[in-house]
Amino acid sequence: MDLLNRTRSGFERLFGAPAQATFQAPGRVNLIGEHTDYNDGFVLPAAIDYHTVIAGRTRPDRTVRLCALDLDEAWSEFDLDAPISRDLDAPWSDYIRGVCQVLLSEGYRLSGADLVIAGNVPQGAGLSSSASLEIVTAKAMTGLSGEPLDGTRAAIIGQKAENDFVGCQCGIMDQLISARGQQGHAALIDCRSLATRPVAMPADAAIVIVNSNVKRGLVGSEYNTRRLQCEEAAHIMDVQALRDADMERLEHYRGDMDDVTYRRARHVITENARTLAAADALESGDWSRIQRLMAESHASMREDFEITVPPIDGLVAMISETLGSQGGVRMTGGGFGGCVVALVPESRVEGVVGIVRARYAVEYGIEPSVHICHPVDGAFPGA
Ligand code: GAF
Repeated sequence: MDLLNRTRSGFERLFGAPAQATFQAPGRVNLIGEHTDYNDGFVLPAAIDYHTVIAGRTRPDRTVRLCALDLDEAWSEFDLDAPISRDLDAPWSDYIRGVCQVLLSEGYRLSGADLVIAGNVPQGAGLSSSASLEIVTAKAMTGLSGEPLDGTRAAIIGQKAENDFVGCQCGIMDQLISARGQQGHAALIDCRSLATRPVAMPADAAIVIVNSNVKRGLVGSEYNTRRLQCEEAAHIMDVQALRDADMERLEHYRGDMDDVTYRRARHVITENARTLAAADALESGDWSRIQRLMAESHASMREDFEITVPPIDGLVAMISETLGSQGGVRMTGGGFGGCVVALVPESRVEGVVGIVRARYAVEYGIEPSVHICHPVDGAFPGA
């Protein structure tokens, strides 16, 4: 049974009546532009065909009742008229609670609701399962309550919930692409203006995502540390954000910062330039340029931003060996484990999957998971 039907029939079984409506939001893969979003920079993600789904129905009272189908049908419940707090026994519900709290604080009039949640975005893999939960929640709660909402607004609300309620100082990329992705396209997003430019994928392109299945233990604390280091570098260079600095300015201020701060800033400045170049390379189907830019991006994440781990570097090395100049590969997402993304001509998919299956588990003792993905519409297509 597909995900939408499974969620709908789960609702009917658990609540004894059909759902009033079903909503979905996709996960994402970032092709290039890592840790640039919270520096007001550029990113190039695509929404992928893995989703979080909510089947829901309004209630006559002010209660929100939640059931997570995939977590052994775990339940959580809160009242829209009382202060909304985190649920230590059901931390998965915090994303939903956070989004409701932000919606209420911004004046949206929400109805009580019964909601059943299910999804197939790999959890904890750096493919934005949490952002997709935030976006589908914003869509479901406003949709059921008859309140209008557009994709950009939904993304801002999702990010605010994650920053202020859940406590991760993430940027806007994941929420924005989950809301506003476009089928067959990646999106070049300017994370300062939030303007997005759809970037058509080459007709023969395939996206292969390999999950290292390395547990992303440090991600919360290290992520927030990277963000502080970037802010420090911008402060030293007297710019609003690293987006406003170039290599000339960085070299000018090099003596005023320690080596770590210098390298963090160098990653962001060079990654912004690579992201803009990659959007053009993708549009013109220039595989060898895509290969070079993704390789440089990975090296910069490894050496300057220091967010890769040995199994991820190993995956990137073995895939790039087999690809030559026919497509690119790099780590994708926040780092410290998670996934690598290979952007390759369709004809090279088998070779990539073959090398990963033959070597990764033997060399690192962990079974990889492989996902062949296609860019899909976000939760608010055209918005
Ligand atoms: C995570 C964050 F949520 C994004 O905002 C982004 O910073 C990304 O890491 C790194 O590029 O996915």
